[in-house]
Amino acid sequence: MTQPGHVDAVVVGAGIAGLYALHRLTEAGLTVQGFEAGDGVGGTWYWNRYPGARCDVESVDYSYSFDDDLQQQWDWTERYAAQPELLRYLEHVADRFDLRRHIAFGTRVDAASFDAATGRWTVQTDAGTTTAQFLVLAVGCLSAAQVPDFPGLETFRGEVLHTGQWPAEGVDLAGRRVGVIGTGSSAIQAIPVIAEQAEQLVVFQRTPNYSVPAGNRPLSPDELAEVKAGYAEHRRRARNTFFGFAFPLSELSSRPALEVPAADRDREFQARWDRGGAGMTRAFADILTDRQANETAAEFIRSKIRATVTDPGTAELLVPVDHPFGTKRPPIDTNYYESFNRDNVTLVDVRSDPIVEVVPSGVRTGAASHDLDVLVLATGFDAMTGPLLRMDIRGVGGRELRDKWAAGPVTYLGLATEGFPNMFVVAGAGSPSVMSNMVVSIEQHVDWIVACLQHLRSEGHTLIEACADAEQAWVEHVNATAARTLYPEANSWYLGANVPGKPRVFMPYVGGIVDYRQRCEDVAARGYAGFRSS
Ligand code: N01
Repeated sequence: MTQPGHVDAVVVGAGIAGLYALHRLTEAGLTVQGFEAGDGVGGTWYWNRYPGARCDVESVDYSYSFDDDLQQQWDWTERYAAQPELLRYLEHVADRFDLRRHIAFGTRVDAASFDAATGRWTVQTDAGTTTAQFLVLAVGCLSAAQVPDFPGLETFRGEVLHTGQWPAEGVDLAGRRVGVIGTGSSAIQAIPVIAEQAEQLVVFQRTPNYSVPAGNRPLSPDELAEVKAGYAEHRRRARNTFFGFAFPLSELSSRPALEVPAADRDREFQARWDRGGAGMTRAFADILTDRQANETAAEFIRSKIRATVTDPGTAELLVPVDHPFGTKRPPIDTNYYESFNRDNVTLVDVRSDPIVEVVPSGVRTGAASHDLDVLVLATGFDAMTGPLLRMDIRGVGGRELRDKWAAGPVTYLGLATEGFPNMFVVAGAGSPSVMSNMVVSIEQHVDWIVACLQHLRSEGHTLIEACADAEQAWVEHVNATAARTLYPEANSWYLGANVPGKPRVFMPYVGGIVDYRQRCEDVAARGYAGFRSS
């Protein structure tokens, strides 16, 4: 595709957010150019092809709601869709709404700068330059792979693979000795599948994690038909929950955990454990805000780990103790703890026995050398700000976003940042994004952005920019909301704690999607209060 000289809007990224932004902006009559570093659509679901990759939000919820024909005609096959099915879905959406013709694939945006004289953004890619009135950044929250600086990594004779950059053609692990570094969501999904394929698997764990069974299963035609028959109501209900998808409710969900007798509490945890999925954090009203309440859930999960893992020493190493349950994104799994009962799986605790270096034959810790053919880095991402700051973005007067955000992201509603007019971020820092069903948040953000641009044009204006005082107030509100929860107690990627040198700032907004949507709607209803336009 030839890169156009000028368009109304540039959209960076062709994942769930970018595709929807392209659809809505073109529908609104704007000329739009999309840029995508990958050779196809899909974003997260294009890049994360590691064994076992699957969404942790149920497929009937983790899907677009904007088009009824789409949701009626697409048939999900499993409770949680696996990566290939999600990719097929997003490819179908791109074709169905004829979006590919707007996207330059295999084209990475390196830089974008705003020219106050023309009121235009100049977007520079590895293939050329395009100018645009609006810049919509739909680059994802977990798209910048974080590769730790292990000494000697480049000397490894075997293959090094990051889960978030898995080769599209797949990797044959049969008969090979595989090491996995990390025990986050990616590792917890990959380990049981790799354990079945590989000859030997060594798991290098720094922090034990709390994982709950996913309860994945095929979706029966009857179940699917029932959801479809009431889809509008299903979506409405989801949009009116805290996270954007409905956990099972019980009369206990609104009560503090410690007010409930211990036997009833455990019965409730057991019911959620049996149902599977992410509902444990919502079993009682205060699991994520009160340390003692949290401890009841944490202790329930610890007892499950001890009951599942047959070797008591391994079980103790897998038991999380250093952070409250749910304060790191809680993984859900299929046979994760069971994998450690296999003869071909070994757990290495790198907290007590740290990785010293990678050598040509494998990984050396203080106490042992582990010979490997493949080293899988399930080491996560430079989350939320990483994908933006890896580009050179400059606003009014050449001000660098990297400088403005040197102490952490500063946004108004997570959507915009002062000094960078006509630039919008979809599902970025300061919005619920990763603290919600991403698809629900993405649709809400894109709809808001498109309505904002239409309002701007109807007023005869060309520029819109967040005001410094509104932005400051929003940042304070985001921080104060996080401080009322247990989230800041964990060294999580939410806080940037996984990237050496990254400022420790809690990035997502944890006020819930209903509160957040209401605030966005209020801002719009008050003539985009907190923004100035001209
Ligand atoms: O990454 P992570 P992820 N030495 O950052 C360890 C989403 N997601 O790719 O905890 C040794 O969670 C690190 O250890 P520690 C989901 O939102 C969703 O797994 O920092 N270990 C940790 O164990 C998720 O939260 C789905 O001590 C090192 C691991 O690597 C997010 O993506 C599936 C290390 C990184 O875990 C990120 O998940 C997958 C080092 N130097 C992902 N550096 C679903 O929808 C890091 N680690 C199901």
